[in-house]
Amino acid sequence: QRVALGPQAVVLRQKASPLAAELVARIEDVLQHSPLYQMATPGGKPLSVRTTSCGTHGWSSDPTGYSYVRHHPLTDQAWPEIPAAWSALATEAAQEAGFAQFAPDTCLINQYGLDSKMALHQDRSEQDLRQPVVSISLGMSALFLWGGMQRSDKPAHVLLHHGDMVVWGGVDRLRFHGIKHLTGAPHPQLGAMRYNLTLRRAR
Ligand code: MD5
Ligand code: FE
Repeated sequence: QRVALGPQAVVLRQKASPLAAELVARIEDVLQHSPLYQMATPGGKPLSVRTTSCGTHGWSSDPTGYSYVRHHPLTDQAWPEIPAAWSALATEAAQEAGFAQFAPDTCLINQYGLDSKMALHQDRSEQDLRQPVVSISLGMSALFLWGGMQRSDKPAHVLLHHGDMVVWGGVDRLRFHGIKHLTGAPHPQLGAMRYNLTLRRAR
């Protein structure tokens, strides 16, 4: 089932469900090499999610701002490769949403607990903002905030469940968005936790 959020933004309900067990197994592999850590905003406030990356670039924050870097800030190692199953699924979802030949070079892994949230923000660290972004929700459901082009635009509330994917780009690429909180019952496999995989073209 497709739910349009905007002219070029769509929720693909349950698109990742048939592959969910495989996707979760690959999260565990990636985390072995690329441990989750708690980033702070450039202003020094710790984020309530724990984060890590894979791909040729990873998203990170330091006092000068947000940027893509080639090494994990704690281990100093190159990020592990994006699991093939994740890239292939992202390319297919992007295609379905009208974005041909999407080839992600970075995947951000966000881990949410019951106390995590993500304030309204725009994703604008990527070089080519014509490239779409693809996200995969796994684990507990979350209340997603879908805003406008201005921080002050009142956001719509959209529930994202285990297996849902979102693709957005084009005129919707710079919409403000966030996560208000997790909701519903703990997930049978993952417990009181949500993972969001966000696949992007950084460079
Ligand atoms: C998440 N992550 O669930 C959120 C939302 C991030 C981030 O926002 O930057 O790591 S998934 C992202 C999303 C879904 C639908 C639309 C937009 C973003 N958007 O318009 O940018 O961990
Ligand atoms: Fe974002």
